Amino acid sequence: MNFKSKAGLIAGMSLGLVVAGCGDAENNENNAPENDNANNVNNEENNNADNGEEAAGDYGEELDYTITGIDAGAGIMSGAEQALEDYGLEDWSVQASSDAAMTQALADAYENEEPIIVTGWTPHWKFSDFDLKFLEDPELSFGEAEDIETFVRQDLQDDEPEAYEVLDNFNWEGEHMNEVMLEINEGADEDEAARNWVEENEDLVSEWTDGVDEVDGGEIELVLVAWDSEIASTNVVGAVLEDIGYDVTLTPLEANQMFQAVADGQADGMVAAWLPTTHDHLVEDFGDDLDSLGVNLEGAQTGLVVPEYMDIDSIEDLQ
Ligand code: PBE
Repeated sequence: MNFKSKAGLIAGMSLGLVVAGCGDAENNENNAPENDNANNVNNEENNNADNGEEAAGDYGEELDYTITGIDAGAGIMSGAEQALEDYGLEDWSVQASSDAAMTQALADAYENEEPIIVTGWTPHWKFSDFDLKFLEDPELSFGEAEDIETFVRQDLQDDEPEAYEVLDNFNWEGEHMNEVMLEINEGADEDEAARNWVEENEDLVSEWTDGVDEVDGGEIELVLVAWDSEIASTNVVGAVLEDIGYDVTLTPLEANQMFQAVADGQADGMVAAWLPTTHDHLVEDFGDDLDSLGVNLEGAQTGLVVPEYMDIDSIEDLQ
């Protein structure tokens, strides 16, 4: 498979985040003795206020009030900015980087049990390698559960009906995507991990190619953003299209360019649209010129993610 390198691809920036050692954030449990109701309520309020302030205060200073983000064009970055607004976190900011730099910063912090807050999502291999939790988001700044959807250019069905059929049939589970991501993270080549997965999952893959004729050398260009989840899915679909005879090119772009390329008909399709919230603005901009092929993966999620050992549970705790 060809993997074009475009100028639009975001290079991993080094974060240079210096994180001080973990402070002794206070235990959040309420040890108030059971008195009458009124006292209990007061105790709880006091305890929560004290603990919340101290824990968040410590983390804020230790983290220089910085959330480790990914590429500036990712929907999750707008979600994080929205969260800062919704929760009144004026002191905090979201630092742009890349998926690779974010996971490196996470790995470094995790190794030293230091605090870190990242823009995170699942499916993503980081939840397999580290004990992590989403911070609760009662204001729904990141929306609710997401699905991942497939979009193709409007003439694809007429021009390349076999590719269209496979893209239309493509549907898998978070667990499958995770298997591919894990293999890549353990060092396998992206294309090789995708091929291995396709070979090991013949039953599922044969549902995507059921009744689809082989072709003799058409060309298909799929676009993606270099998020680990999308690297996994796009390589798998690319491998399946190659198996039925296509010459496949995968082109990494920034998020809005990815949508634009398919809307303009410059690229054939993408399997990387997170909806209804994360890429909503991009579907608004480009949706009229796209052919929507529906959900390919259900039950994805985005939000702020921290290691389990951190003493906060909700974005509200950062106030
Ligand atoms: N993500 C992964 C993307 C969608 C896929 C959550 C980083 C985004 O935020 O745009």
